[in-house]
Parts: sequence; C-alpha cells; structure tokens
Amino acid sequence: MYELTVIIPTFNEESNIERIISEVDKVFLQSGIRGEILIVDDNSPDTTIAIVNSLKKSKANLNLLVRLADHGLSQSVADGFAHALSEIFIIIDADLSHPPALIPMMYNEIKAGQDIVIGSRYMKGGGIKAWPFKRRIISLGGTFLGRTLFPRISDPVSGFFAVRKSVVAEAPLKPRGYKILLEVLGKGSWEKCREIPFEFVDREIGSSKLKFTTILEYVRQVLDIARFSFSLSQSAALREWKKVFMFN
Ligand SMILES: Nc1nc2c(ncn2[C@@H]2O[C@H](COP(=O)(O)OP(=O)(O)OP(=O)(O)O)[C@@H](O)[C@H]2O)c(=O)[nH]1
Ligand SMILES: [Mg+2]
Repeated sequence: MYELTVIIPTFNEESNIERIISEVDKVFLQSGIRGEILIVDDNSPDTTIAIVNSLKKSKANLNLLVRLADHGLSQSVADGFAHALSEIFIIIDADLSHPPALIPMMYNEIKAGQDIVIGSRYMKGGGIKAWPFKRRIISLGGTFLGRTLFPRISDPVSGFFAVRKSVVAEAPLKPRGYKILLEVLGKGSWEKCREIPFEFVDREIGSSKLKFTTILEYVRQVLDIARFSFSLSQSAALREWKKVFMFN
C-alpha cells in the first residue's frame, strides 16, 4: 500500500518530533510519494509518545511503535525494518540534522536499482555544520574504522540512508549501538550502493545521547562484522575489498 517508509527512531524528542513529521509529510505531498512515517520510540519518558498519538488522529500515514525492551538506536531501526509497511525504507534522525528534502532523490535511486543509498557527510559537497572539535575527531575515527571494512564508501556510519527491504529481510543483523548502517552493509545482501552528499546540521534542541561506551560497542561491532565477513566467501565486505585491491 505504501511506496516508502520513513523510519524515525526517537528518544525524548518532544521538541523536534512535530516538526520532523510535518517536514517529511510535506516532502511526500510535494513529490507525490505515497509514504508511511514510522516513529520507533524507546518508551520516552517525555511527551514524544503523546504528541505522536495526537498527530496520528489526523495523519493516516503516521504509525508509532513503542518499544519496551532492549533499548537502543540500532535495535529500534531494526524493529522499524520489521514493522514497516513498504518495500523501501529511509532512516532519518528526528532532530533535523538530516535534510528531508533529499528523501525523493534517495527513493528514486532505489527505484532505479540501487540497493542502498547513503547520505554522506564526507564526500565532495557534504559536510558537518556546528560540531565541536571533539565530536569531529570521534566521528572521523569511527568513519575511518568503518572504511577499513568498506574502503569505497566515504560515510559507512551515516545515520541517514535508504535501503531496499530485501537487503535486510533475511540478514543476520546483530543490532547494537549507534551504527546500524555498518551492520546493514556488513550483513545485508546487496550489490549496488551509492552515496549522495548532504550537510549534517547539529541538533539545536534536545540532548545528545552519545556515551563513551558507545565507542567501545562500535569497535566490537566492527570486529564482529570482520569475523562474519571472513567466514563467508560471499560477504559484501570481502567483495568490496576485492574490487578495491583487485586480487580477484
Ligand atoms: N528509539 C531510539 N532512538 C534513539 C535512541 N538514541 C537516540 N535515538 C534517536 O536517534 C536519532 C539520533 O540520535 P542523536 O541523539 O541525535 O544522535 P547524534 O546525532 O549522534 O547526537 P546529537 O549531536 O546530540 O544530535 C534521534 O532521532 C534520536 O532521538 C535510542 O536509544 N532509541
Ligand atoms: Mg542528532
């Protein structure tokens, strides 16, 4: 029934939720895409859930999944994959760091045959606005580590991406931490991936949930994907490596 599901993971986003929903809906109207908006909330103690429930009364394409166990961003996105009512998914943050205006372009790329379309902060034309130096260094470190698995992808840990359902439907995802895209790239079944640049804008309202343990969790995730990749002759990471280093 829907052509696209925009999955928005949320935790305590009462100050942003109404605006992101209305911006995504506006993009659907302008582009003529029959889209679903799926909010995946980790039982926020603020008024996020109440706001979504009240918006749902006038928006038939707005759905809410409230999770009561296994709190986490990646876990929430993976639950979103399982509950979405379409075959194409776009993941976007609630805090307006990612531009909803790029949704039609990402959707059209998937329609045209791409399996994954990544909004990249680190390719020509992309960027990050108003991030403190420490944040930039942590992000760059994480990105370089991710690129050891996927050398041709400039932003393998972006939170803004589109993916075809068939890529993740059967994938043995082990979602944890913040970097669901790396898990999708490492364990999903895909052939074609492209990136499009965007400028990441730091959240103006609400608070960040990035913790130090997130970094440790991420390193563990990279090691797990590497182990997974080398145990399979058909893995995406091995195929990408072969393309770059041409030892096949
Ligand atoms: N369901 C769910 N959503 C989460 C969780 N943590 C963060 N989010 C949402 O995931 C998106 C990204 O989280 P942010 O806190 O903005 O992460 P960030 O952009 O790295 O950090 P900021 O610079 O503070 O914006 C936002 O929409 C959050 O509301 C979580 O544990 N569960
Ligand atoms: Mg953010």
